[in-house]
Amino acid sequence: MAPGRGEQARSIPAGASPVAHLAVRQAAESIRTMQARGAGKIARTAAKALADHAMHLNGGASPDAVVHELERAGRELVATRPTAISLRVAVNVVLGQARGARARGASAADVKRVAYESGTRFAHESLEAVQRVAARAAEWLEPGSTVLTHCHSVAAVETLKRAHAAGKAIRAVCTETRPWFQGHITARQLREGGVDTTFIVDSAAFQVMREGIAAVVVGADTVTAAGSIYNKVGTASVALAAKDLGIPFYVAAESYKFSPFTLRGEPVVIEERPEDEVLAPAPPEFRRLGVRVRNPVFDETPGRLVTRLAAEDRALEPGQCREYILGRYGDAEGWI
Ligand code: RUB
Repeated sequence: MAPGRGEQARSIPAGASPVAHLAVRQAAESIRTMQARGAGKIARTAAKALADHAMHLNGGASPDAVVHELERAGRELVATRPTAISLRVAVNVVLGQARGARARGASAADVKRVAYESGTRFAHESLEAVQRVAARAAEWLEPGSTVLTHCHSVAAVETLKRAHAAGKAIRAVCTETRPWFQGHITARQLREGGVDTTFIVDSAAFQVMREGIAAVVVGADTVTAAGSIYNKVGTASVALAAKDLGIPFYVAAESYKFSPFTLRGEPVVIEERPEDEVLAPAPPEFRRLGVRVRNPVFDETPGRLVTRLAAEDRALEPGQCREYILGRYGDAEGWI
């Protein structure tokens, strides 16, 4: 929600014009309230907000002041949702470019321009990366097979649509995904893409899988150096079922979902959201029972349950994630 006029005027930091400040605040709010959701979309929203922010910063600031203000805005964006590392990577890619320009002696105007171009480029290249990931993962699906996906992942949906468009005649099963029902978005997009789609409640996954699922494809919010993935809660149960049933479990994840912070053992934070999201369908008297409610919205699927990951530039076994992350990001020295 946009701040009121008075509130906005009180909290504008030095160096940021009202317009610049609003771009970041609105993006942060849309991520926090899940209007912008899904790891890729979150990253693109943050990158574009930082780009806008850079362009609307007050003139006359020093290169240092520009970088400091971008760092402050970056922290505001990163604080919105803790689990999807894509958000932090997007922010740090833009900040890295801005700091690089400052180190080369660029003027404040040039630092702003570099940040703008970097954020815009990230958003654009991220969409291309999704398509390359989908093309790769679609190759792994057998013609005529039924594939299960969980939650709503742009990368997973694009994978299934690609396989369908390639004439593989795949069928999709998608889970409802309590409590936010992201499965409704998945089912709608798959149907719009012409894919034969079946919708199930989350707890039906094992039974439906044993009746004839040939593969699972999910997205990821974070991939760790150890090759485990963090994705919508319920993913790990599907992966366990897949392991037990001998079904391949594929992860469609662009490079910016791979976390350099996990190289140094930083734990991935699993977001807990308000209990009201779980209680919404319950009758009012249920709330009076004094039952404790938990609402963790992501879980960790260990690498031993992951068959293969598709990134935009290569396929990976879980055991190759550490080397891949190091090659892409180094140890993320100086990242926020
Ligand atoms: C979304 C979710 C998605 C990943 C990958 O959770 O878990 O599977 O973010 O999505 P939420 P994408 O709805 O809580 O954000 O492939 O679109 O990046």
